[in-house]
Amino acid sequence: MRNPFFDLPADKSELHSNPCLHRYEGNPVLTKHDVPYPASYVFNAGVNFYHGRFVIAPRVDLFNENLDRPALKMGTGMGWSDDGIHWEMEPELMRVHYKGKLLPWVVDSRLTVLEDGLYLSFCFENQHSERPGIAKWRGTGVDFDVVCLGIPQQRNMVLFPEKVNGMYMRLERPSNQYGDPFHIWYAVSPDLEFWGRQELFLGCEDVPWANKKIGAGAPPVKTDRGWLLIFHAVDADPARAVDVPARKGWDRRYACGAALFDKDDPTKLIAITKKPLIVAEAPYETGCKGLFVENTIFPEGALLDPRDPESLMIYYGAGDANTCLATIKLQDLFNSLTPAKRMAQYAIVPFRVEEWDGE
Ligand code: BMA
Repeated sequence: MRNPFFDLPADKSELHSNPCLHRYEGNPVLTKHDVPYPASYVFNAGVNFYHGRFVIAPRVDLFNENLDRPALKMGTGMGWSDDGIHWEMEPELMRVHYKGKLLPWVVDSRLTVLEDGLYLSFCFENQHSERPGIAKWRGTGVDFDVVCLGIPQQRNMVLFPEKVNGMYMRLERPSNQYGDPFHIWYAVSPDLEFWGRQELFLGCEDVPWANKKIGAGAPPVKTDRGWLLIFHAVDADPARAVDVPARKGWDRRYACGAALFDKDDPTKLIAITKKPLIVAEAPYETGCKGLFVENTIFPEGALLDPRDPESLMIYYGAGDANTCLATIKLQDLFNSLTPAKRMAQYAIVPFRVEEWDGE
């Protein structure tokens, strides 16, 4: 019997974006030309609505002219907007303070509004590899203070916008020494500092078009039907390999999907999009020209439009180069969900599948 949790098959089919999805006509909404500091790419932005304005936290990568690796610098910018489209960027990159020092290379940031505070969840590079964390805004400028850090080999940390059953909740995405696939996990905390009760949240095997990894995209959105998670899911197929500035032989496809979790118990998956919501298709999302990678949609912001709460705004990085916006009516999104149960109830299935009883 094939172990259903390993060697997930590549999806050979051509994927398309959800027909009900509407890309903003003026995409991209933020590029390297819109920031007041040197940048090669401005993408993967956390976005939220805080104290009556939209706030954005894009990843900012700077390379030399030939785009040779490693990057000269990476960090996170910060800006504000009245319409979610035109941004007034702060003059400097964010500063994330930790024990009297600044965290280096803070990237892939998400923004959560929690108990009237603005929180950043992020990943930073350090001498012991990639490490995630959560920090709170000081309320002015670009300064954030670390609230907690996770151990290395994790990214895509995302904080829920409210306590659930008396506990704070976060999502995390560890990678592991046995190789992919990588999955989304959760942890809970009484105080945002001490985290525990970690368990599986969503497995890569639960996403029909993913065979490499999945990761939380935006902080989950509370709706009447449950907690809505916008996530990214990655499949690889050597037949798709192309040479892009980021890498020779890039054969991955990052697409955006959605899953719904029980309103009272968000550890319980109740529905998922069996097909992606957003796939790289628009000219500014695909083709190597001006992009760092191909076929890459990386959502980090999702919020109900404060002017039209029936509409979900999704902010995503396109090709690791620019920041884009798409919207979808909540009802259309709900109609695209299929009832689902997580394949592994707990992450305790043995490697040797003959010992698994299927539950
Ligand atoms: C992931 C992260 C993202 C990036 C994606 C595609 O591992 O590094 O920031 O958008 O790869 O390159």
